[in-house]
Amino acid sequence: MKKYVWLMYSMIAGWLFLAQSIEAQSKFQDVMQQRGLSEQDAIAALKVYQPSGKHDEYYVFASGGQSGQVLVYGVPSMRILKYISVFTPEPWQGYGFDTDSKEILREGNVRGREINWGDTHHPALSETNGVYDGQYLFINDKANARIAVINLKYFETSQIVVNPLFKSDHGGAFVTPNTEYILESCQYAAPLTNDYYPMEAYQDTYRGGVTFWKFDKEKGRILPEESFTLELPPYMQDLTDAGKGISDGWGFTNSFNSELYTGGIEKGFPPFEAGCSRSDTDYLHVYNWKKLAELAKDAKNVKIINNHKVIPIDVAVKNNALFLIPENKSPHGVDVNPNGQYIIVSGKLDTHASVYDFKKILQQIDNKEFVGKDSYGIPILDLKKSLHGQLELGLGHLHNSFGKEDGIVYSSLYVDSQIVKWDYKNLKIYDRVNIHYNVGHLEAMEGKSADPQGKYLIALNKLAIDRFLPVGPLHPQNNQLIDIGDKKMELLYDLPIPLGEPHQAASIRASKIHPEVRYPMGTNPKTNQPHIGKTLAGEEHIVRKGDHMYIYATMVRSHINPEHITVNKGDKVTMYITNVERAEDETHGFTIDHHDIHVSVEPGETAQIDFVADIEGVFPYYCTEFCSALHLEMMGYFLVKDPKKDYDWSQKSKIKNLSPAELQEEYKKITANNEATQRVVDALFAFLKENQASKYPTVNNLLEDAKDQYAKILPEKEKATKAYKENNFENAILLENMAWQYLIKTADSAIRAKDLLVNTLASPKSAAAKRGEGAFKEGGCSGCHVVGKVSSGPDVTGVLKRHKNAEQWVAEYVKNPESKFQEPYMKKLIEFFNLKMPNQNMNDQEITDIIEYFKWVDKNADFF
Ligand code: CUK
Ligand code: CUA
Repeated sequence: MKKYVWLMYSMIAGWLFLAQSIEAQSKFQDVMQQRGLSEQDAIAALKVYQPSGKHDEYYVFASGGQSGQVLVYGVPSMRILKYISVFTPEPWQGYGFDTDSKEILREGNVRGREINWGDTHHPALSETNGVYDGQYLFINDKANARIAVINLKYFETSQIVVNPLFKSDHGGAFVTPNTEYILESCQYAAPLTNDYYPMEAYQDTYRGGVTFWKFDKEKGRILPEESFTLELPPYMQDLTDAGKGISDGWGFTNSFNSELYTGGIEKGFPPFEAGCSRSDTDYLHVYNWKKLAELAKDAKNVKIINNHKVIPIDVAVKNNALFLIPENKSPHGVDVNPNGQYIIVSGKLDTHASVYDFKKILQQIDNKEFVGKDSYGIPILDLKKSLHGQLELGLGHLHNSFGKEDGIVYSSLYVDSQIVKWDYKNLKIYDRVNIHYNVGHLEAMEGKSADPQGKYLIALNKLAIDRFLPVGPLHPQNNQLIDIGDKKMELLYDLPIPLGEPHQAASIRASKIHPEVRYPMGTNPKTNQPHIGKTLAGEEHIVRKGDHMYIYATMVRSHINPEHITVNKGDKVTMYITNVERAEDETHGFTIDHHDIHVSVEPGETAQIDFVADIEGVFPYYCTEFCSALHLEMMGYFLVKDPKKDYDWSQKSKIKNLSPAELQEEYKKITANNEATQRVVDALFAFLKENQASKYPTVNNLLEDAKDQYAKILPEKEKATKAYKENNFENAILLENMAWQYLIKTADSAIRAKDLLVNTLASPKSAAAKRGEGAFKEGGCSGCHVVGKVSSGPDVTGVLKRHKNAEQWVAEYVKNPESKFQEPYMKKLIEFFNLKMPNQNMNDQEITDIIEYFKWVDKNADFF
């Protein structure tokens, strides 16, 4: 039924379209033809296109794979917004180049070794009651068994922890429903200590496990001293998920080497791939993390390895906190459904998806009903008794993501290159869509939370083969957007990822993310605390302590203070740079040539760089962001002299001096110019005041910034006047010039404030339009017509564009609706809405006013 109405509506809409603008439609078709687009292509384009300035509905955080970064893009537009640097240096953001970010990167040193990359796989958003709260993002590094914390207030990495036991991880990061713990499970088993044991000692000394990293939401930090690990057999733990709802307190980790196979292809043994998939089943590990957390508090339950608490297998078993359930051979993803009752394990090498029922699992545990024990003494539950059911999905089932409707899940089929939509409660397949090609993870919006949103789905494909312009043998990856808002899934868009393999993505409604646009003045963004080098305008200075030079510098459009820094060769240099801007998006970059230095200093941020001035010479430094019209002038000189040398030079060239008369002439020119600029600035301030700019925070920030700049003008002018009186025309000109620069900066911010304000405010209604609005509402029109929406009558937006001689037509129609009912267009409308507009007995004045109101509506259509 709904579909029928929509069909009718789109027919009418199409018809209206035709009626109002045959020209526009032929243009539309021209473009389709010229670009070789089918109707389906055009519809897909309309579904993803965001006009300039419109924001997306969802954020997607995709892992950056081997780039060691996190990728942020918007849905549905698929526009890339940011690469967050995590495990890898990133020069634009200064990450790994300034002192504070280096400190974070170096927290990730493994056994003293600097690691400068990561293999990021699974991003996870922080949760409150199982629902995304938009505060933090966590991600693992499979290659080095590390977890990073990203603060979504600033989209900055704030912490890296190294797993003290595992040599690699895979089942991370996964969070418990209130982000009490971040789970990280091992992948390739190895001795938990850092010692050598031969491969023959695999069963006895190699181990896997799950680490529970305690997270402090207030501080935004992982607390390693309150974290612990559950020791597990060397079964090659794979992916993990935490229980929620009725399974809250439990964790689930699948695995793929119940055979305990150790390979040895070079010795003539079958390779790992053969040995690890010989048995029919592997093990799903089921553990009670709440109980384990209690156990870990008592020293008698743990052994300490590498300064870290480990709960041995036998302690967990004795305390009924660890169990195994068989799962079909070599499975992959494990996902707990939104209410926590069902656990879906993906088949990978088996065509079936297995749906476990937590209630059935718990019942066996409570009744101590086990089918046996593994060789490490862990009780094994019966597979059949634990299953809700199995369903054949297809080849290479890897991952799952839940839909909005109860029971709906979407699964990826790597080998079949498909996404399947199915019902895990009733075990029924609803739909399939082919994707290009070989999909790994998939992400329906908020599909791993307790509150999935459906609507869109991302397929994170491994291969892109022929999808994009060829760029050599190394291809980008392909993230594909799929519309899942309807019964049939529909492929909409391809996003090439030119960065690494984004295994998994986490998505969240944009309305839940509230990033800051600037830092409190003098902040160290890596700690979120005031920086020890915080420097305000006017406080800039250089101090020497022995052979250590400390430079307290500021950056503001368009100068760096100080502009000359002279040090001795061999001096240690610490430079603190504060961006004293308050305006949004006024970032400055800083580099000293030839020194491998680059920092990005956001408004309010203090950045620190440390280096040794070990080469003699003259090194320009400059701002690397085009921050204003005078950006190129934003520079200075770093001079390194050898104290043991004499530098000999004599002044030979002389600048030609102007005569006093010429100077006075130039002074007059520049003051006249300044007066003209001043008038522009006055007009801008007047406009902003009149329209109450200070009421709108973003506009007000720009206004405040303009005022800051403006306040600097008068002192310069006073100095200029004084210099002029003293006949120092040269200085008077320079000072007026400085005043002009401040005027320009003031104007720059004020113009931006004005543009924003104009965009923020709809144009005010005329008196007639106001009366018209009243008549429209009181006269009963609003009973059927809603501005900006089709309700029980058509949207009135655009009514004046739909008809020939529209004003007259509308006037006649309101006055006497009957007179128009026979027009073919009206017949269609009446048929569609199944309603005829009644005569509301408006008088002529009211009708004129309503038309004025409609004009206002059309003019401000964008605001509705
Ligand atoms: S894994 Cu990559 S496709 Cu690391 Cu989650 Cu499955
Ligand atoms: Cu600051 Cu360019």
